[in-house]
Amino acid sequence: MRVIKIGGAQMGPIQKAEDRASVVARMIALLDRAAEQGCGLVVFPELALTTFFPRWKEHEADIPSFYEDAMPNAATQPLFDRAKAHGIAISFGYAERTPEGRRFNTSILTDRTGAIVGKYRKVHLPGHVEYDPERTHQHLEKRYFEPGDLGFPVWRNEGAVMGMCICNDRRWPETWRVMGLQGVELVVLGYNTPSVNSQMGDEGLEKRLYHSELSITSGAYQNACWAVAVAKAGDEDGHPLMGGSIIVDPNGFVVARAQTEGDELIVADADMDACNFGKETIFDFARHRRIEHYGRITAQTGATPPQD
Ligand code: CDT
Repeated sequence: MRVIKIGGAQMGPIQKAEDRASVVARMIALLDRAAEQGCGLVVFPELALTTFFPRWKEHEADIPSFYEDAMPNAATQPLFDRAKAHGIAISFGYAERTPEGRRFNTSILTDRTGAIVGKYRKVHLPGHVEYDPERTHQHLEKRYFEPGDLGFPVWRNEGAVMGMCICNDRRWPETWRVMGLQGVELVVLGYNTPSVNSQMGDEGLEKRLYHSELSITSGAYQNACWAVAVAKAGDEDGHPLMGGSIIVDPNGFVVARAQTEGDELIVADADMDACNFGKETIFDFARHRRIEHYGRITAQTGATPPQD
């Protein structure tokens, strides 16, 4: 058995006006709760340090102040220190600005000493570049970030093979399979998902929770890995985000689920050896994959139906 007690640290809303010190204090409180329960790894949401600012136009919010120029930095160092003191590995998302001024939607993974062992930059950026008056709310991720340039790496950490993705990435089977092909045993991810589709009002909370869970449970099952998916939830300055954080086992079953849209810790004992059966049988990729038929996956983006 290779058991990691995993904490999914769902966060309630972060208003535009809430500063980093306040957010980091909330994260530390969740970390302390996780320590009391014996967690070895705690996963926080996408863009965990700020409001989900891609909903705002530049003049509606102080967009540049939402980026981090280094990680850790003065504001987040207390979180790293507390994680190290507890001996807990952590993962969280933030808006990264590089020394060259490039901007990415990023997440990091540490070991239990607080050392960063992995960095991931979101590949599948949803939304749009320009303000769209047809939508009920904006989703300007394609304006504020460029697509990640690090691929989908995995890392040996705390006795397991771990990978990361971020929010919209969870909806894409390619995300999971690229990590699956590297033997991933645990995928950690955070999300900020509006509770209603901005272009189809009848796609509300129930359907959105279903699609999220469908994506995560199928990704975990089809790659025989654990998954921890953690929301930033609740009402951010009048904009509702769904909760529904879950921990999923390698058979695709939900083993822990958040009940609220606030700061809430979900916990599960995850035995990494539970991945072995699926990886050695129905999803033994070496025996069963037929790559001679998969060329389109990397050769084209859009669908090309046959002509009439
Ligand atoms: N943050 C993020 O990626 N949210 C998307 C919303 C998609 S609607 C533009 C998601 O996949 O949940």
